[in-house]
Amino acid sequence: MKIIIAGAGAMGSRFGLMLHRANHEVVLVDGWQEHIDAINKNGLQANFNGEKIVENISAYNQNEIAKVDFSADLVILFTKAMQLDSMLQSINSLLHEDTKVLCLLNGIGHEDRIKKYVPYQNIFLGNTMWTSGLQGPGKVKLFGDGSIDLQNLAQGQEQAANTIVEALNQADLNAKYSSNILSSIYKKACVNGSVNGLCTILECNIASLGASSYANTIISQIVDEFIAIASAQNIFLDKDEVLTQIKSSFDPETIGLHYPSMYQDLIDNKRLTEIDYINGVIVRKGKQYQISTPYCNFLTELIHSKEEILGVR
Ligand code: NAD
Ligand code: AOT
Repeated sequence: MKIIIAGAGAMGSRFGLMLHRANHEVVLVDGWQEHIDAINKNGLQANFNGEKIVENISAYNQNEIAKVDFSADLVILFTKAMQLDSMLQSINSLLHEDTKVLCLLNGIGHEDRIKKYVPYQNIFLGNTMWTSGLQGPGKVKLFGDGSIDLQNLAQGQEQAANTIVEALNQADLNAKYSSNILSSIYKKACVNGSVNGLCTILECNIASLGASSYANTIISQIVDEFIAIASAQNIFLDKDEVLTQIKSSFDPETIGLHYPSMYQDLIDNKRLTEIDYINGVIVRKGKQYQISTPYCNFLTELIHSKEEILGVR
């Protein structure tokens, strides 16, 4: 399959690398010139489960899209949430009438923005339990396992969704068709809404967060708020199932030692976070549905404060 990775940071690099190793034709499109130059010069360098590997994949700046001569079957969106509009504008000329677009960003409601740029029948939504970390321009550290859930947004596109699942599974990405992707996205958002902001404020990894009884009490309250907002939209989540999924991420043998992407953004790289697209969405929807969301509100404001104190907001 011919695949464009739109947003080739930590996660885009992981997916680009694994898909390229499985003999898909892959092109990386990104906005960070130093990273693009490093990939084109030295290849994408990875510590892949402890083994040092190099994958030679072409990378382009999203501002020089005219140079990209590639008719893609699939675009995988992997920007940070606040970069999504600008990426969709940049790649617009690369989309032909059959190009499928799969969104794997964390957070809620991205489809509302994607619909402005991509025909409805070509939009596919998903989420992933894979993780990744950039170690510098052109360098990525990949460890652990993961999975992907995805579904077509438009009815009648189930077969196309299954074709995407097959292509991802040729690269051992452990994808499966979901018959209720909105519920799955909310479930993953509960994980991010609990661990990303708290690990960033408390400056710890997921395992340390999980070891704190106080943090577990806060997580339970946050999850209640996500579940209430989801229910208001007829998306139903089982709290025990959600908490089990969150707790499984505490295990140091799986991803407990991971510092969430929000931590990597704010603490390691002094960049803005995705808090407005995770807990912040719950606050905005709470106002719309008149549901109180004090924990998500406080956590969003704490992260905004920390962004300000660290000089990135
Ligand atoms: P990322 O920040 O690594 O990359 C996103 C964009 O930011 C890319 O264009 C990248 O080149 C650019 N960028 C990264 N570091 C930069 C720097 N130091 N200076 C300038 N530009 C830089 O994002 P990601 O972690 O790959 O996340 C993409 C999406 O996937 C997000 O929605 C995230 O929440 C989600 N996600 C991340 C992980 C993870 O483990 N990283 C896991 C699951 C989902
Ligand atoms: C994560 N981490 O999604 C992945 O870092 O943004 C992130 C992220 C899978 C399970 C738990 C946390």
